[in-house]
Amino acid sequence: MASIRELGTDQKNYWCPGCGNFGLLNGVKRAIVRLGLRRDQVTAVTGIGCHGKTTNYLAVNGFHVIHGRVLPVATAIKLANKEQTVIGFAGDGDAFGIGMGHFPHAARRNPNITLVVHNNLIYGLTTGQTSPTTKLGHVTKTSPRGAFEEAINPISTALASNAGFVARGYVGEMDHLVDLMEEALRFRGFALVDILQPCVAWNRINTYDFYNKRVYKLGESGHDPTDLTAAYERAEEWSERIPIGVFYKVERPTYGDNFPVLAGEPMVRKKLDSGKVAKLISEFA
Ligand SMILES: Cc1ncc(C[n+]2csc(CCOP(=O)(O)OP(=O)(O)O)c2C)c(N)n1
Ligand code: SF4
Repeated sequence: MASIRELGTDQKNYWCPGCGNFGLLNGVKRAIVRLGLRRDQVTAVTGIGCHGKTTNYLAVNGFHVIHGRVLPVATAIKLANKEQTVIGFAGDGDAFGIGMGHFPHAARRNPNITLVVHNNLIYGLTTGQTSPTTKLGHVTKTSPRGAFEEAINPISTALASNAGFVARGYVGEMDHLVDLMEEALRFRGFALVDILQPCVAWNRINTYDFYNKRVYKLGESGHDPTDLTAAYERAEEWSERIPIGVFYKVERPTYGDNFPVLAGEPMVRKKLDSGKVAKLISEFA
């Protein structure tokens, strides 16, 4: 089992001082330690953006993919080796902009993976353009008169896509975030953990102060995470009160449960019958 120290790397860290990504990474490490996982039992898949550096700073198996392709790659890794704990890390731009085509399909397909969204409500790496989660009216480099498109709501989008585990964390509530990550990683099926991660360089609205004044915990508010209607209602809250915690949690068969070929040993350890492959190829030649 890995320790917090062993989960770190000697890579130089390029995140801005104070960035919410530090807390997020720390929370993920603590959850991995709590679960008693070894480094070689975990695979991290990252997209392009500041969040993408996570594969440089987290000492587990890593796959840094092109922009927006975290979910198909993470799904494929899980299908190839079901013994791996697979965690996708994506920015809000990566997940809900260029990668949006993959999101509802991963949710409804239900592979046993966790998607962590570093949601800073802006494009961080490319220096502060609007992202799909930027709120209406928010002034950014690409919206000098305020964002004029309605923002995507990751929580209600996940609910509408039949995701089995839908949660929101905040890096300013560290113990809560670790509990949430642990629960997501234990969940059997597709788990979304949308994490409020302040970008101190480019988002001057959704700051630590902004969230500290507003976040409240669903677990302490009488919310029933098996109630889909209540989950939708809570998902719409974004004003003086912003909920964090598990909005919805219901298990159902995962992608893979219905494939006989995936039964037994992980695919990576199954012997390839080259005779059958040759026959198949000759049929298509
Ligand atoms: C196919 C492609 N299109 C556009 C880009 C440029 N690009 C790099 S990162 C990024 C968005 C970064 O925002 P986000 O995904 O929210 O991640 P953050 O940097 O905030 O962590 C974009 C548009 C790219 N690298 N590849
Ligand atoms: S630009 Fe924003 S998201 Fe990127 S490292 Fe700096 S503070 Fe973090």
